[in-house]
Amino acid sequence: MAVAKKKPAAPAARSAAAEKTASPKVPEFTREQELQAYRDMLLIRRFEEKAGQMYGMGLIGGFCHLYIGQEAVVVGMQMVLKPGDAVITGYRDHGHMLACAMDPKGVMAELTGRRGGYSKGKGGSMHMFSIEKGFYGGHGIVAAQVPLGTGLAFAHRYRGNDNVSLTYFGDGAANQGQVYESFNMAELWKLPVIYIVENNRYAMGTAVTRSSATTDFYKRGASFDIPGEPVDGMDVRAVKAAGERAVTWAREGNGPYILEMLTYRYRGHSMSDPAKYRTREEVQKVRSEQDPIEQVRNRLLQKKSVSEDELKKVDAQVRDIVNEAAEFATNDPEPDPAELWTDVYAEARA
Ligand SMILES: Cc1ncc(C[n+]2csc(CCOP(=O)(O)OP(=O)(O)O)c2C)c(N)n1
Ligand SMILES: [Mg+2]
Repeated sequence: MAVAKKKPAAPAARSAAAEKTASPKVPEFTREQELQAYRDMLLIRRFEEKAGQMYGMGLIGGFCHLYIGQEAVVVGMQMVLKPGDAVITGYRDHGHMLACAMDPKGVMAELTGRRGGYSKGKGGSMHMFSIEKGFYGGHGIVAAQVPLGTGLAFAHRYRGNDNVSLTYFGDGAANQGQVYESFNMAELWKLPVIYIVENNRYAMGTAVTRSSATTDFYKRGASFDIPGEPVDGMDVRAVKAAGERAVTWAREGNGPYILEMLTYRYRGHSMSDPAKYRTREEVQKVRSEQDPIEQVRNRLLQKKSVSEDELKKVDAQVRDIVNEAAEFATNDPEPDPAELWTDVYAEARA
């Protein structure tokens, strides 16, 4: 299956400049694209805020990792996908599910452990899937999704379609050995996988500079000849533009591609993180200067392509969807005790 043909030159990355700062020159969005991005990012933001509240009220138990701050990454990437493409990620996964158009009610009900949840209330925050929507989890073991996402790309190649696999992982996960075994096979077999490193600067309480010998994650495929580029992951337009380059590369049979998304999480690693490893000022600076949702909102208002009132309507619609999800997730019954033994290995053997 190894491909011997000469590899074409990688597309010229807009920001392949040595500096990992983003160039302000990104392709503009149309009014409709801006509105779609605004709505989709806001849905994730409000959903996560609600999940945080419900966790505080004791309605959600176990682990819960919020995606607040990183919304532009999944929303921009989702804009370049087509039916049949696959998405897989780690445990910071609610945003990916909503971007894949999974039902917010089913996601929230899984968080509260109710029978209407995507895993019938038995999986929780880190274990939800929807093959129908192309979402393959939801994985609690750091970097475990990387070989799985590579396998999803193998399946596309094997079936002879031109679908791709978006395989998301964090800066901390990028130091795992299985990532490099995956890189090797993906390049050897020219698998259509986009490796998306969500570099939010921390792995739990450890800053990238303390855990990683090299912090230019987009270069991590160099020894396998996999092209990569850094992307301003706070600007949804930059994400979409880079996503298009990467996805086209993979769809055309050229193999894997790495996108390093420079992003930031506003909340702690999980709900139990006191966040002593960074200052409030650091968080506040990113929020006030780079917030992905505010960027879109400001552009829309400055260009006068929408009014404050129109945006308020979108805000209200999003709030309604989230409130409805929360209500469902609060009132839906817990799984029947008989379900304890279903969907487990013992039953599969029977
Ligand atoms: C194999 C393994 N080792 C350690 C952990 C504990 N752990 C959970 S999240 C995490 C940090 C990962 O950080 P990163 O990849 O940067 O993702 P982020 O949380 O920033 O999204 C660690 C060490 C784990 N779940 N699995
Ligand atoms: Mg991280």
